[in-house]
Amino acid sequence: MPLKLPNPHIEQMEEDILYHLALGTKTHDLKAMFGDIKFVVLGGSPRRMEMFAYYMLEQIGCVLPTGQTLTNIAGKTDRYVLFKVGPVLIVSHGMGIPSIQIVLHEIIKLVHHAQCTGVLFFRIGTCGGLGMSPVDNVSNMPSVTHTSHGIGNGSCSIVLHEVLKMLRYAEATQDVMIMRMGTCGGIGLPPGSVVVSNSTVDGLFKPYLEMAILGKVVKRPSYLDKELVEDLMSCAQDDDGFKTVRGKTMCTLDFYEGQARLDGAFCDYTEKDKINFLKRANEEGVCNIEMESLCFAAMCHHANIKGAVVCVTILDRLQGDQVSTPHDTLKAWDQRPATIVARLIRKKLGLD
Ligand code: R2B
Ligand code: URA
Repeated sequence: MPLKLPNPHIEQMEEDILYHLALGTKTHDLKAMFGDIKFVVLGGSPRRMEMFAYYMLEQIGCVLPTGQTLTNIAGKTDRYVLFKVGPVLIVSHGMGIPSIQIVLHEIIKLVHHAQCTGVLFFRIGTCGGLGMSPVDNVSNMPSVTHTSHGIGNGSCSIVLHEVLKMLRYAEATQDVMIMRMGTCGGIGLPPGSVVVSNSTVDGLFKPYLEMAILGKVVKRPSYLDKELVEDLMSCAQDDDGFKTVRGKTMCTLDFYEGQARLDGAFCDYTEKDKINFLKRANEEGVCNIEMESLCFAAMCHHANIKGAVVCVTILDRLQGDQVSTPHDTLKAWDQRPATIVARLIRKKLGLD
């Protein structure tokens, strides 16, 4: 079924101008241009998304005739870039909620006007890492049983005696592993790790996008598609050379004070306040912090589109604020979310 928009006005309009993409329903045959789109991949930087477009070309086995380059379809404006590689639409979204919100309105309408069906949306990007929820480490494994152990050695030793006896009675084999999951002095998620968001919250830990519409606050829940999270997790490989985890993503309105940095132009809190906030976030299950996931998740959910957010951590926020990683390393890390999403696209297209 083509995408139905939750906006009755669109059908009444004689023409719909997708202003920031330099496209329109009267000036362009959107169905002919985009009707075969099955995947929309968004990311912040125009240059990174252009590189992703060339990477996707390779991944779906297309070769451009010698001398030919990909065209930025939104080239008549310099707000966003738009590339089409077979069934994949590649879009830049800029930085922050207002920027991604505008382009998502227009991309969702484009998908509607083009009468595309079953389209999946992805955001690939960068983020600050926080630490890893231990559950994410083990929940991938088959046959996992959880038991609580309380606090302290006494409590833990009683339950361990009984778990060991239970395993014996159950005639469990020698390869049973027993792991303790818990909190501890924070060891952050190693920079360069990939986080597939399974939920997103704002800077106040609220799982919805709050917007002012007609002078009132409107809340849109930021649900993400659970199945797509698992599909993406299954695209991670043991020999990738980086970790891929699922986790809760915090989405803030600012890179500096909004993310508890000490290095913005202003700062009215202490380093201790900052660490307490980041540790609290970590205890609430937050694994990474970026600036668009909440809006992306809320808009996809509101439009009944399956969407996923895949970001690489470019620093461990428990260790610092400044991004001092060399540019070549950052460039290599940028490729990691792209690799995971491209593998899923290849799988869905039956190329793997
Ligand atoms: C990640 O990186 C950008 C800020 O540097 C922002 O767009 C985000 O979400
Ligand atoms: N993007 C963010 O929003 N925060 C970071 O710390 C890194 C990238």
